[in-house]
Amino acid sequence: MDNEEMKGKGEKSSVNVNENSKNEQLEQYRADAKDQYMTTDQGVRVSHTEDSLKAGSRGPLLMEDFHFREKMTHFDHESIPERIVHARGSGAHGYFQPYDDTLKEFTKAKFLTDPNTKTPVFVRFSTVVGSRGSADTVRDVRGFATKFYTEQGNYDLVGNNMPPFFIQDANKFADLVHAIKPDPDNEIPQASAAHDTFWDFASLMPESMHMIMWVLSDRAIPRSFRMMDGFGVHTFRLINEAGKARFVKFHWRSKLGAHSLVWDEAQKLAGKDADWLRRDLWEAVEMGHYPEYELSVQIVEEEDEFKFDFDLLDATKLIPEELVPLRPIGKMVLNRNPENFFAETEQVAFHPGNFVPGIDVTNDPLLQGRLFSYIDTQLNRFHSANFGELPINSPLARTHNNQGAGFMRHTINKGKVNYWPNTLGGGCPMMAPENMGGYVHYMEKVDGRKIRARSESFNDHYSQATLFWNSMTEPEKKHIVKAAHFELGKVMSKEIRQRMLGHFSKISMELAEMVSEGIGVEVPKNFNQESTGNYENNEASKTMKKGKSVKETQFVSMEKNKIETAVSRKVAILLEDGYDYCEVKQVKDALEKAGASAKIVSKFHGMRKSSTGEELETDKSHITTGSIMYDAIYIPDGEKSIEALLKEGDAIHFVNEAFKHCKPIGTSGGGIRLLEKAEVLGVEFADKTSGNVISNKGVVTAGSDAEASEFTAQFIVAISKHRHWDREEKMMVPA
Ligand code: HDE
Repeated sequence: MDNEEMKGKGEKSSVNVNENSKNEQLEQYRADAKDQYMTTDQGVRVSHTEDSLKAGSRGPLLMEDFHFREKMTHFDHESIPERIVHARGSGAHGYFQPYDDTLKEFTKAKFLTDPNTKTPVFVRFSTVVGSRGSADTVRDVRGFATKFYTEQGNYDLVGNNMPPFFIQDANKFADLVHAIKPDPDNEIPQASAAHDTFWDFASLMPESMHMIMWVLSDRAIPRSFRMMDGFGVHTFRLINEAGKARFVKFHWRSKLGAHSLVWDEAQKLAGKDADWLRRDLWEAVEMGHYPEYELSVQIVEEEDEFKFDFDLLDATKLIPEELVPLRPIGKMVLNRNPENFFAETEQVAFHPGNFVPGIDVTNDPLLQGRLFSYIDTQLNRFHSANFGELPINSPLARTHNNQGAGFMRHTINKGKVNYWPNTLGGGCPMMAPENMGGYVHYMEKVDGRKIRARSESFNDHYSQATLFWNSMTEPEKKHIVKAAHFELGKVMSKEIRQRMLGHFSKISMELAEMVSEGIGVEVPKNFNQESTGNYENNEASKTMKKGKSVKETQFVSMEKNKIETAVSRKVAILLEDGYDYCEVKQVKDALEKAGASAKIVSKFHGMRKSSTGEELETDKSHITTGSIMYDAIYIPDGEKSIEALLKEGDAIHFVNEAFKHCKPIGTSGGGIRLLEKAEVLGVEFADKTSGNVISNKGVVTAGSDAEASEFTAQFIVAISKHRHWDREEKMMVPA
């Protein structure tokens, strides 16, 4: 499928033949009617929309004003219930393409195995807790939901940016969400876990500890949706042509690497630009910096099901990559923004049970529960079973069935026959045998007693939390502790705080003690908080106790897996009149060549004159931006410009804040004076008048006689590393 064809997706359904011909007719009418005129929904041209029809210009409104009635009625109904979770989201269109056909051995899903097919996709990223208008940068899990419009029908991979989940059984989901959402009496706090009810619940739910570690980590404050990994979370099944099944976990890896904000920055952004992540995604796609993600799988043979020390069906666990390495299978590129937020991003309806032949479920009790919830919630959102007909939800594969009628039915099913079997309709629509692409559910043997219980093999709640903690770098550990200080610091009940410390002590005494320091309670001795789940001992659990495990993994730390690139990084150039034009030009060109964007920030908007008379236009004034909106800053030399910056509180704050947020900073000559004034401490600078360039802890300084090319080369390296945590020791935020 080429780009042109894909553009059709999201406009009008390309599924229904009737609809297509109707669309063509419509296009024709519009062309004939010179579609620039405003019309009513009935197609009647409107002559005046500023005033409603009245009995005299000072008289009452008249009911016969059909334009007013229709306009107002439509407006009154322009919203649908927001998603009960994941209400705030941002979407983009694109495609997925496998690298080769090697996955054929494991699955008959064509879109995963045919390297010549680009399958159109729509991805929606989201926060979980906040409502539709809440801030993007809050500490939260991010949803990463992908709809693949495959030739065999729609497949939805509805995942998150963290591999485990909070709970093991779907029956706890309503409790989890009630606990984390704002309190029911006063609807406070918005989009935040930092309140008593969430930590009360978590502290009574030992199974949530692994996920709690991820949520306290920097993964919960991503720098960008483009710099975020995704995980299918559950173990699914792949089925090949021969009907053989294997267990599978899905992973998305961002090609830009996973990067985070710092907490102080995230909080400030929530005020200064609540749309930060949405804007970032939108702008990147508009500028042609198409986000790319690699899809990988971890495959486990059925006979190896019990070979690990955790249960593959337990969604609070990941499979360490040391035990089952990732197998990269293809690439997703997001290359087109939605044209209408409501019609596409808001109305898209994902369902983790939308499978195509070659992919199937497992008995993960969380996944099984999701299979019910999504369709149920869509019915609440759309008030109709016909939401699948909306352009964003309709498959590219042709639909053909006897489902008709209901609210907002679009497709006009023709004829008298809407039942099966039939002879009057020629037996249509016919059943598709498996070899014609008919979906056949995997014939797993199931037998058991009806019991409200979980397998004992789900009853280890700390090992992987410890694994996560042990696998972090020192800066990442410190961030987790700071996050816990914030989250638990907001908890009023000391009892809850202490219970959490008890759990932390079971994860790591080091962690518990560090958290204890900031929240005013002691680590409890001999802590034991049993899970409230009903765990039943069985054969599987006995085998798994002796299964494979690891004590540390290389693959969960963002720092250890950092991808270094300057592509799409945002650099602020701080200057005022009198800057060195030649230097700015060289640095700006080099940054842009490396794929970064460079924007000029000055006190006021307007043209800024260099020391040699050239002019550059300011992109942002200090009042409309801040260092938190950039990944790096550069201050060019130029005596008058530096003198002005030294007198500007905003400029000094800009540098100081970027320094404390561990961002790369570059300057030359007199610019070093600004660093000194902004208290850029504990860093080695180049001599202001020398020919040297020094890069130390992400601060790159050049003497006035240094080669611009050497400066830019080192500055770009510093930008590629993203954050320089080695400064944090002394300079820890807040700025
Ligand atoms: Fe969801 N989840 N979820 N979830 N979920 C929804 O569906 C639910 C879970 C995820 O951008 C809802 O259409 C239950 C895990 C994403 O539109 C709802 C359980 C994972 C999105 C729902 C879970 C997710 C949702 C709300 C436990 C990661 C946003 C609106 C059994 C694998 C999709 C909607 C979008 C949305 C239920 C757990 C991811 C209520 C009952 C685990 C990314 O149906």
